[in-house]
Amino acid sequence: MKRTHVMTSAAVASILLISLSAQGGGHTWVFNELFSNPDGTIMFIELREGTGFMCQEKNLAGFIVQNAVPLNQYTFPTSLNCPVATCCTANKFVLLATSGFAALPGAPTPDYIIPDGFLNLAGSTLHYSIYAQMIYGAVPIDGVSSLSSLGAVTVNSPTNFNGDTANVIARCKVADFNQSGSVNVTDLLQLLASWGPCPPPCAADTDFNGIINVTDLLTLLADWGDCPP
Ligand SMILES: [Ca+2]
Ligand SMILES: [Ca+2]
Ligand SMILES: [Ca+2]
Repeated sequence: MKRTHVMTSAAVASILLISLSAQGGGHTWVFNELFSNPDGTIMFIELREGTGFMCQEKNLAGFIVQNAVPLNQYTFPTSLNCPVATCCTANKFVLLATSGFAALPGAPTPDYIIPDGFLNLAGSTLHYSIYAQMIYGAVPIDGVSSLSSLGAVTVNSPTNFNGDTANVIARCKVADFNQSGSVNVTDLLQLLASWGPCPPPCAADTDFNGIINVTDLLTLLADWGDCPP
């Protein structure tokens, strides 16, 4: 009898999930990755479909991403374009980013544009309506590192709903490793100190190949001098 009861419950749960999946919603997204430059003009929040099997979680319109302190709130104006016949949201990403991020060469096109300074670089709490939250600490601001949902510092990998992804460098010049507004001897010393294998995230690795070598040095020399005002 007990076994039958368990199977029945499982069957009911399956039917419910299939029903929910077919019907579609927008509540299974979780926070995945946060990124910013020092002044918050280049920033992104990456969401991930959290169950791995919900195919029609496209109805984001009206859902809210909220940062607690400062209180910043973004309401999704539209839902994702994900037709039942050709599209599945499971395990996909949604990219919210500033217009400065969108303007970066090679950056994936954000699905939604959020205001500058949306995140608190010192840390705060994010909420996705009532369905997900992420308590985060200091956001790395070296222009290449991002913060994962588990609090790990990693190489940024913004991915939009279409699956377009890239590693971006958010600096006035690629080789301004310390974000000082100038590429000078300080950056050169940082590069030399990291010479050789440099596992990610590695601020001086200008081409993300895991090693600091002459290619990165040539990039630095080409970048030498002050950033444009
Ligand atoms: Ca990512
Ligand atoms: Ca510098
Ligand atoms: Ca390199």
